[in-house]
Amino acid sequence: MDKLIITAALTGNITLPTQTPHLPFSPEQIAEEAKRCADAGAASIHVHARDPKTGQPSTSPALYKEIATLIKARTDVIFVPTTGGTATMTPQERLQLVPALKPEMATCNLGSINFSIHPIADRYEDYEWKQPWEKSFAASTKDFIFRNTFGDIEVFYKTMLENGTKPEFEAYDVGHLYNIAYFLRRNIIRPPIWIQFVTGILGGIGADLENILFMKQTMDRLIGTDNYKYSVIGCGYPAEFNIGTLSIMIGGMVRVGLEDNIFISKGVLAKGSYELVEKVVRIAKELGREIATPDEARQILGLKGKDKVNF
Ligand code: KMH
Ligand code: ZN
Repeated sequence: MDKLIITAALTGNITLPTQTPHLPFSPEQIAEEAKRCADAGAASIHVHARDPKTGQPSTSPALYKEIATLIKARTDVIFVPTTGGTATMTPQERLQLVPALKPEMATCNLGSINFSIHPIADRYEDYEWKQPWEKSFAASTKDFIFRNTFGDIEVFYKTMLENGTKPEFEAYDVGHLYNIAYFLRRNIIRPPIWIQFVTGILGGIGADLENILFMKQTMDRLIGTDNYKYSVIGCGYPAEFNIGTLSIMIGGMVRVGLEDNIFISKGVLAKGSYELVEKVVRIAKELGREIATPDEARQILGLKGKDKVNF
């Protein structure tokens, strides 16, 4: 088995400040949290920028550059920006970070889905919301389609290839695996593939252990065991740790972080993504799986190296 690559997803764009006071907003806070996660054992950091004052998901390329630069100054962890963007961004806007930063890796979403957190809008009384934008933002996702057409995916992939950026493919359902198989058949996308099985998003496949096995078996059948490596995301608690533990046992990698889950144990908020990373490290050690350093992860994934980025 490869050593375990742990990704920490620090902010995302669906976790709300009202849900947890531990969500980092400013570039400084995000970089500090990245360092804590790297020290805890994360090899890569998945980043969404936030408005430093309000915590609202931000579209500003300048903020991403600032975050990337601050992280690079503090740790050699792999910086992986989102190209998922925010609900109001066009695919072209989401992609602009890739030529601007030329990161070693960036996310590449494999299909369009309903992507919703609207039930959270009813979870709090009006006086409980910490920021004025949160309730309407959560409610608006009831009608949000996370757009990733075949045309979009092709442009995202080609742009990443041109910039030496490895796509971190994200599959939210089994059908998305057939999309990647289509691109491989047409020689539009070439192996080796690095993919995350994202489970537990409302609109995507559920965070059940069986689904991880099903997605892995589907990839083995469609793509071939030697042509890809995978990581898993289980959104929510305890899914994050159950799904992660399964992946540790069967040779996959793991992503944790406040983007996906805010609890360290039942009803107890994690003080930061670093606590979630620490817990995965403890589980991995108990199960005899070694943890990959950032440079070992670079080798496993075939990345161009931290000296070839534009920040
Ligand atoms: N922007 C969200 C709808 C990614 O980071 O690439 C999906 C997302 C995926 O967060
Ligand atoms: Zn994300």
